[in-house]
Amino acid sequence: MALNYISAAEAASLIKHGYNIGLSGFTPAGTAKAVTAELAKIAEAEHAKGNPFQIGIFTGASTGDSCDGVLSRVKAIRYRAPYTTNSDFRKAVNNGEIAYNDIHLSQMAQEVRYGFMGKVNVAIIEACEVTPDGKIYLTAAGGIAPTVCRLADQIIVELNAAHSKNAMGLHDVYEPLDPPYRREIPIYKPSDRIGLPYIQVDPKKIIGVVETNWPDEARSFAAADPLTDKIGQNVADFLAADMKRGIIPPTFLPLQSGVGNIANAVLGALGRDKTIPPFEMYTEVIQNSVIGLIREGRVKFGSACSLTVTNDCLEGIYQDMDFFRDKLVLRPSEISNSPEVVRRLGIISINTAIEADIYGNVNSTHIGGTKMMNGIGGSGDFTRNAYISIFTCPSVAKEGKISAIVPMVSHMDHTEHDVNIIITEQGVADLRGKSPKERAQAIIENCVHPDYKNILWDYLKLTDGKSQTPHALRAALAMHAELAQSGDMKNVDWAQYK
Ligand code: 0RQ
Repeated sequence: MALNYISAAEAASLIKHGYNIGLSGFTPAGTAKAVTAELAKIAEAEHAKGNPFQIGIFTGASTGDSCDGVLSRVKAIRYRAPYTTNSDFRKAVNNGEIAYNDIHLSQMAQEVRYGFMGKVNVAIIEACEVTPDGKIYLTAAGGIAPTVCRLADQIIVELNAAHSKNAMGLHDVYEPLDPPYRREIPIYKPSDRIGLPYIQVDPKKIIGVVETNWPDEARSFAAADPLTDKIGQNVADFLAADMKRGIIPPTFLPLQSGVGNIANAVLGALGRDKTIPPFEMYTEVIQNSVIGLIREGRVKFGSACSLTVTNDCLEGIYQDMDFFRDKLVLRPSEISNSPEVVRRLGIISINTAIEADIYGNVNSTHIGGTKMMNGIGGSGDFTRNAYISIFTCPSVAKEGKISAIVPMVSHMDHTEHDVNIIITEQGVADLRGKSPKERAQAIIENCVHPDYKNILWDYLKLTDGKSQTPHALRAALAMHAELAQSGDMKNVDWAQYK
């Protein structure tokens, strides 16, 4: 069957008000771009005529401006899941304009399959190659593409020349069966391949192929600074010490690391620490630092959902595909982030906290308890199931007016039961094997900024000091309340709570 080549505008015109679209991609990597950009123009024109035009978006993780940005600016998104990083989208969510469902990334594909979010009308999939018999070769990410391709009534392929056809073969496409028929996911080491290098679809469902040449909307990384370097060094030193005392086996264990500058710096520090042997990654995103470490032989293999790298880095990978082919694999997010596989492989997880409390509960998603930042991403998939779960963050934010360590988190994503280690530039709190009261001592002593140490010791004095988890409930969120009132947590006055 011949493929039907159409323009992005023609493809967008096939998407109707009320539809749910399923997108390829994970972080801006591998996300379809041209059709959603055209869709925003249609929505704007319909709104100008007084007609409603809104859609639901199901995807792997964050997208770029050509999706979340343009569509939220023209108020064309009714519903979206999961993780996103776009600032216009964030504003719209916190304005109450969009129903945002922030779920664990490993759960996204299965919740769409289970029917929790409604029907997938159209899948829009970015590809580096598509064949008349329905083989779709993905680009820089796996995401939920296999699932939305299978469930959607219709598929639009964005054939993007900005991704080299050398990407063919990078992917390992595998979709588990649903209960009660699900079997184990047979991955026993990060490099195991268990599926196909393409998504096989019924070619009759491909209603159009849109040819584009649109690079990924990758974010750049800030140059490493002394703060992120110190956090990275603290992580590396901690892991090296744990290996020395035999807690981590001498072969080391596969690492997961989140997105952003801190994560990039942590990987850089681990790579430089030669007491840590060459290691593998079983992770959701591979960032620039990991590609450098693969080239240097410090990282032996990278299994991920996406290549969340800068465009020049991605180009370098495509050009050196002969070198990278047996060192990288991209998987759908329910496999890259599978709790079953994470537990089996014994992953060391490293994610970023917005704030943590003195007992080890972590908030990764909300500012001030109410405003969405980005979302939980894959941090929960890995943290709950890790061999060792680590959270990193600077000890203070906003020029020291906010302490990242507080008496009680204002929103909780990762509970005290799941969090093993907290690391700031100040030091490392090892919470393993400790009671809540012991954890509070370790966290305040090792992680809190000097400006806030006495404030937190004084908070503890307000409690009975004996309960399993001592709190002075009226004062537990007082640092947040103080921030909202005076703009500086340091002004908190415990006297009124005595
Ligand atoms: O504000 O943007 O105005 O400067 O939050 O913080 O320190 O630049 O760090 O970019 O790594 O983001 C947790 C949001 C950290 C991110 C989070 C303010 C701070 C700054 C950003 P500005 P930084 P990062 C991977 C796995 C989700 C969970 C996860 C994230 C801005 O890493 O989304 O790890 N994680 N998922 O000033 C008020 C505080 C604050 C604060 C920081 N306590 N109160 N503002 N900020 N702490 C993702 C995937 O799965 C794909």
